[in-house]
Amino acid sequence: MACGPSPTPGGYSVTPTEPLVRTSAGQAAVRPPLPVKLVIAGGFGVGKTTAVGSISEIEPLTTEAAITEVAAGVDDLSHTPRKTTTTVAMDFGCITIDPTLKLYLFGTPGQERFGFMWDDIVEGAVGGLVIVDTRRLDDCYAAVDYFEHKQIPFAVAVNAFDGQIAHTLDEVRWALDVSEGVPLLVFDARERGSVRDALLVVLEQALARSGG
Ligand SMILES: Nc1nc2c(ncn2[C@@H]2O[C@H](COP(=O)(O)OP(=O)(O)O)[C@@H](O)[C@H]2O)c(=O)[nH]1
Ligand SMILES: [Mg+2]
Repeated sequence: MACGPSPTPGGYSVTPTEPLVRTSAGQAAVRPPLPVKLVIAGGFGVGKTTAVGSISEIEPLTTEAAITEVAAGVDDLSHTPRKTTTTVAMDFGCITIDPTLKLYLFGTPGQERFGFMWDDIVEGAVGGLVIVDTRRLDDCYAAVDYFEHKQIPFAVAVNAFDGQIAHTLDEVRWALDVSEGVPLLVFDARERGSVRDALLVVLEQALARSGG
């Protein structure tokens, strides 16, 4: 599927041009941007699908399904009463950061019963963004543990629902028991520029880990 340039409502530029390089024969050739895989993780209803949808320059692929009566009994909807669909497998989107770099975003399903899929989704990812709803910190322990255990660079992004967070960042860091080396930030999953900034923090983290 084509994943072309996007408009720039967030005020930053995602440039449509691709870099020209010289081949050994001296001809100009277009070098495609480096593909980099990032994972968007976190519990049910924290804003993963929203974040991928906000930033993706293609219509995001998602496997949303209507929440059935059965799932409604299993998944806690008390903080997401307007949520009528849920991601049953994963989200996928992409964003060209600049002519040299294109991010491919894979969102995990939030429900723990889909945990068996994580190893496949995370395969080859350089880093992860764990999205947190401060009203339900418990829901993101699994994602934090997973990235720590697999030693995959990650950042934690608190989604400020309605502009509010229920705990300070220090409290969140303490509650999640993430080390000082793990970036912790507040963002808005509905804002393209905010999602982009959060992804760039993950990239920096991945680069730092690789010694770049
Ligand atoms: N007010 C507010 N609602 C949000 C925000 N992010 C997501 N939502 C809503 O919260 C619900 C859950 O988001 P969703 O992206 O489906 O969560 P997911 O289960 O992590 O994929 C949806 O109804 C979203 O419209 C946000 O930053 N602020
Ligand atoms: Mg979802």
